[in-house]
Amino acid sequence: MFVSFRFVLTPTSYVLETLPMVYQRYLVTSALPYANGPLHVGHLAGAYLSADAYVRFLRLSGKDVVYVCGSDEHGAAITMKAYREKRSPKEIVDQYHTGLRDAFDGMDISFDIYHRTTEAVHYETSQEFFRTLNEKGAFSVQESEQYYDEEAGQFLADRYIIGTCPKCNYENAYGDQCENCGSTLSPTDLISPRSTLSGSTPARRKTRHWYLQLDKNEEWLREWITTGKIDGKEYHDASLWKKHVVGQCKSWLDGGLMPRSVTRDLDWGIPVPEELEGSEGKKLYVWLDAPIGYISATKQWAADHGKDWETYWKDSDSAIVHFVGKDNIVFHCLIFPTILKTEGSYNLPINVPANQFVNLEGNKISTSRNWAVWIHEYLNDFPDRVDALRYYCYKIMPEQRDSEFTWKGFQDANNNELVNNLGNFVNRVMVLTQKYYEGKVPTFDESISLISPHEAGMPSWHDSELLDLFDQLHELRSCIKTFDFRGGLKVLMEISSKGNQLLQLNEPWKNVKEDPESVAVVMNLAIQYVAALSVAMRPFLPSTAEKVRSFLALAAFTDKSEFTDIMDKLSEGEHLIDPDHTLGQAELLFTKVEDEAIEAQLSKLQATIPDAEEETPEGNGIKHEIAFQDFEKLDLRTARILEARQVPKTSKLLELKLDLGFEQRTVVSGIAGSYQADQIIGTDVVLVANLAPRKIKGIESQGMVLLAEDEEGQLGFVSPPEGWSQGDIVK
Ligand code: B3M
Ligand code: ZN
Repeated sequence: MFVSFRFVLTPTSYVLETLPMVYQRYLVTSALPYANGPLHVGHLAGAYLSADAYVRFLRLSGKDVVYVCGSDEHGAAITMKAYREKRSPKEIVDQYHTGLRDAFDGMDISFDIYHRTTEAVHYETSQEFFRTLNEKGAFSVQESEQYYDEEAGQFLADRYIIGTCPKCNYENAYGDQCENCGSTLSPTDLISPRSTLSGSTPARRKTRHWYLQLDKNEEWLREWITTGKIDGKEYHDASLWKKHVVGQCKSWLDGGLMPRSVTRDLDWGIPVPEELEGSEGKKLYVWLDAPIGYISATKQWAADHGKDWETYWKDSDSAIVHFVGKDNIVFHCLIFPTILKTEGSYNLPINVPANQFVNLEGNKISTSRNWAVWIHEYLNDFPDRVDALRYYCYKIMPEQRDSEFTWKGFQDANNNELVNNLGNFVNRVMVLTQKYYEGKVPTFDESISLISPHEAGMPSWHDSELLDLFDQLHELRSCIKTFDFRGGLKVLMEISSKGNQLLQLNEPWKNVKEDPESVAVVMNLAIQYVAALSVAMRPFLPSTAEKVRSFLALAAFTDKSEFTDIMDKLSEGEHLIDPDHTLGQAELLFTKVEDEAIEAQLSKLQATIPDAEEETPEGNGIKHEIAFQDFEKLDLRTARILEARQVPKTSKLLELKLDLGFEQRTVVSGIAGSYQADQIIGTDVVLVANLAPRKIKGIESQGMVLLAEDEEGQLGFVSPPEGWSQGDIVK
């Protein structure tokens, strides 16, 4: 007797859920990556794979979608690199633009155009925007003091200045943003500012700039962000906005929006329209021009395809969605909408589903420290595993909070889920169909039920299973509509698991002889599942979806309406593949990732960690840069030496008893070459108090005393100021 895993029929109807309004077309963007470095896995799992699944799904649902992106080629991120490498900014952007475009292409990110902001159409569009905003009184012109690097002979824009963050004391905060606590800053907020170009302390010089009057837009921005309405009129469904996005915007709004300068004294950037008084030497602030890059990219795409770009940005039944990382929320939710609304003819985004960050093997991804999984390297090391990386990135996608990429996690996801679940199911269905039916989809007796005698008027077991499949696909659709790609991937794999269960519970390979009728029902249903999966996986695993389509000998994807088509068929009780359809040849969809491959990646990462003694590239003896978070892990305390004695049978070691006020510590220190034990009683020192204890010559040393070493190797205590009490924090 066959067993089924469904016990309750759930009659269902396919109600096409809609947003508050039905959108005829979508203009989707992903943040324009700075053309100053290669693409890494953090980028992918942030603003790109999320958008790609979204646009692929919309296309499969019959929607008119344009997905635009391109290289962000202005700004300090580029000019600083050019300065450091003694190259021109143009050389830098030309090198990395191509690399970025190829990496996205290699990962099947399905942009309709990948543009760049040094194109003429972008200069024209940005300058036109600036003129219009200026005419509409969006700016105030203010004279201010700006930092000027007298050595480098130029004014210093935000990222050219680093200094101590006034909010969290992070010593390498940028002039516009502290990466440590996320605060938005102005250069003059920084404590002990220094130029990133020459390292010198910058001078202050008077200069005039145009300021976007964000303060005058605060009221409508607050209503729009929190309710989706402006003056009571609904612009978007606020319930679909992520909490962390709204939260970050509200904290900005609660802090009070200030006018924000949108021009800079720079050599590299889009010139302020020359007819404007005072425009000499002034360029557009990169965060003014970059989002306009979405518009210029759309213009270029429309020109290339004979389309009208304005319908996507201006028609009331068009929707704009910006996919970004959390560090770009404010620019896309407050600044760019202000520019669009002030210009007056553009729609505002219906959502900015920002992702948080992905960390790598326990540390933040860092370009400067080469702590990253570079996409071009991945594609080189794993040329046939594009979908494996896509899959894992969706699985760990930082939709609501930061997440972690580990190579072991990548291997497990591939081996346990893609190989053992999805790949195994598709392969078994293809092999068994070939074996029992010569590759033809079996006909079957609809009256056969695997649960209980078929009741007249009720859907057959086979049909009820297809309705269940319909429900799951509907759930997958809801996940994608709400930017829950992790959830969508989970539903996809649940469908595959159910397919495996169907085979496991009914064991067609055992029963085909004595009960061929029931096996035919099971196998036909399993083939319907594979057909559904080939469409459902398309947004996430596009090349695997193509393979499965060819296994099934179905028409290649048009990416026009395949999802809507299968949902319509299932809701009408129709099959996705008809009996007697002859399937194609199959192969294994996925292969296991072996331990050696993972170990190779981990040792490549480890190799980027400088040896403690290794000098920095500059060769000045200073060790590699560490992140502020690494420094924060140290707990340094003042302490007083109460006792000191030579460690027996050693020449350099003294055993010290230290008083921290709230406790005493024993510390073994290699200072006997520089100090006599009886000379140092009562000396105040600085202790690394949270260093893991370790046994030295049988004595447990509970921390380390800070010492300075001179050229001759003489050691000297680093001491706190006179009269300092014991146990005080040193930072
Ligand atoms: N170029 C990327 C970043 O901030 C920045 C995005 C621009 S989107 C218009 O990392
Ligand atoms: Zn800070």
